[in-house]
Amino acid sequence: MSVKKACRGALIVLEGCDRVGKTTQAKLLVESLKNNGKPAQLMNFPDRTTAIGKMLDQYLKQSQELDDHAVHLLFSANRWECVSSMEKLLQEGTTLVVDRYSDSGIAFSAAKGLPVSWCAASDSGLPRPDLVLFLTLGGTELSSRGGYGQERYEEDSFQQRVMRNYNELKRDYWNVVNADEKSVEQLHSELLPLVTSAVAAAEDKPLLTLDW
Ligand code: Z5A
Repeated sequence: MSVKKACRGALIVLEGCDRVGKTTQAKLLVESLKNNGKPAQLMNFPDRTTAIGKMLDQYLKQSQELDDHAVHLLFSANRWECVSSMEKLLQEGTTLVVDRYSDSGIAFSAAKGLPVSWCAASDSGLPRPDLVLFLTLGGTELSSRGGYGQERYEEDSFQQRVMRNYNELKRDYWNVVNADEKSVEQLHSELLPLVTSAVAAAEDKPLLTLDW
């Protein structure tokens, strides 16, 4: 008797500028997928719970200074330390909804002046997203969002450089969604069908790796 192999889960990534609503939407997407009978799990980068993540947390809260190259490699290592558990969950059929991933790593470090090719190299070989939902928001609405300005990088000219870098990183598996003047619920109802299609499409496809 042949046993049908479990369909794999999809790797869904939310990207975009600070405070655009990635965390809010990622949580809602996981909830909706589960309600629709699809196993799903939330992940976020930086994962501030690991030893590397704790260093990044200190750095982001501006209580520790680090060389730009070193901090870039720490962000990348923070993804690499999760790869085996990500691959296992995906192969078992769990969809991962990930709040920031490799594109954040490149866009933010390159905004400090590091070469894009250097920034991308340390993430080559990571699992490749099936879908990147890239959320955009106008500057005025962005700076009025709760908590903006408390951490490192939360400054308008830096965020504009990050956005320019993101625009150069766009790939065919990206979907750009304008979040301007949309309520949490409106945005969720726009994102959910995109995610549902990506989950269905990923089921029989191999998991690819990032190849910058
Ligand atoms: N970083 C890096 O340099 N290199 C890397 O490799 C990685 C990251 C992975 C921390 O990331 C920093 O790390 C980040 C990039 C850098 N720096 N910046 N800038 P983080 O993900 O831990 O934290 P964050 O970028 O500051 O994200 P966030 O605070 O999680 O923002 P968000 O997820 O996009 O938004 P939110 O938390 O869902 O919502 C923000 C607020 O807006 C909150 O008050 C909500 O209630 C409100 N909100 C949400 N949606 C709406 C709508 N639709 N309408 C109105 N208000 C809303």
